[in-house]
Amino acid sequence: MSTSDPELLARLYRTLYGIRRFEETCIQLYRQGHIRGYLHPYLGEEAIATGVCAALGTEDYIVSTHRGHGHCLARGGRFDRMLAEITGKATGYCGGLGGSMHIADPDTGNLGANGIVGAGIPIGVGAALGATIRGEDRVCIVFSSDGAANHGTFGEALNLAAIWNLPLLLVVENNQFAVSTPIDKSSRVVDLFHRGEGYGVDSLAVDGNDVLAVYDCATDARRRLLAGEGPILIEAKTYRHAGHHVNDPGTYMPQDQVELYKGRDPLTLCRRHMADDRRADLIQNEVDADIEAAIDFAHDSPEPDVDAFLQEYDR
Ligand SMILES: Cc1ncc(C[n+]2csc(CCOP(=O)(O)OP(=O)(O)O)c2C)c(N)n1
Repeated sequence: MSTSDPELLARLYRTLYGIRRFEETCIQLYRQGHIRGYLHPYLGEEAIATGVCAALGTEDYIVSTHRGHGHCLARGGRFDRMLAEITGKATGYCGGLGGSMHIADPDTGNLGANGIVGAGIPIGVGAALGATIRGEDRVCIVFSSDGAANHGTFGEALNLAAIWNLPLLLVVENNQFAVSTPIDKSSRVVDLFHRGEGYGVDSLAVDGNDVLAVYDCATDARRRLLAGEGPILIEAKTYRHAGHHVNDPGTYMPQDQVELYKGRDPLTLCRRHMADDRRADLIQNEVDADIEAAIDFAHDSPEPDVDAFLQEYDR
């Protein structure tokens, strides 16, 4: 474990807290009517994106999901352009036309979120194949979910990654629910890392609430991908803090489980690793100020020019 590096811990805590405050801000803006459509908060799952992305090099790719704000932010996305995108403003990452579930940013190697469950995995396999053909030293991380593990794309894409020995890390964020369906009602195998074994893919499980455990696991996986050892699957088990989306009260979630996981909150665990409350509080203050500025930026930004979009679309 890398617990002894205070700078690493501070960096991880900044990202964790940034995602937490960002998601809380989005919920607030949604309730005020500034965000339309769906919103799937990443609350409780922040350690996965944070730990994995901290282990990456600048040239690496990521592919995200419908619950993707945390992935984008951990990969270097800015609060202001993220908020602008989610509130449908022209200054957003996709000109305000993508919204919460379709944020992409080629500058940070973010190949995009995806509203279609399981659809990101073949995209990631294609990116990893391209990197291999071009002889590039980069890996591709695909974030996916327990629900995606039951889609055909999961097995088909993983099999191709295996036979082509691609530098692909498939991260299965097992939050143990697909909307309201608990994992044991959709799969006999609830420890989803076993799914990779059937394809000959080295597969392991990690505590998805412990950012250091995730970081260490992802760092080792990336090293092995670059050494040409072929794809790796990491199952990160976690739990949502609330319902599937912002309007889902999540009453089907057993309260004792919610409390159990909240007791192992990724931020609390990271602060424990840091053992430096003063520094953690300072980071929080800085992030709070950045997010306030981002709210103003999004608020003051113009709406997209729909006519220009339609002209582009017609071409
Ligand atoms: C192919 C497809 N089927 C159904 C849906 C509707 N849908 C959106 S999210 C979701 C479940 C997601 O659960 P999971 O994949 O475990 O991810 P989580 O929301 O738990 O992160 C479903 C069924 C969809 N977006 N795409």
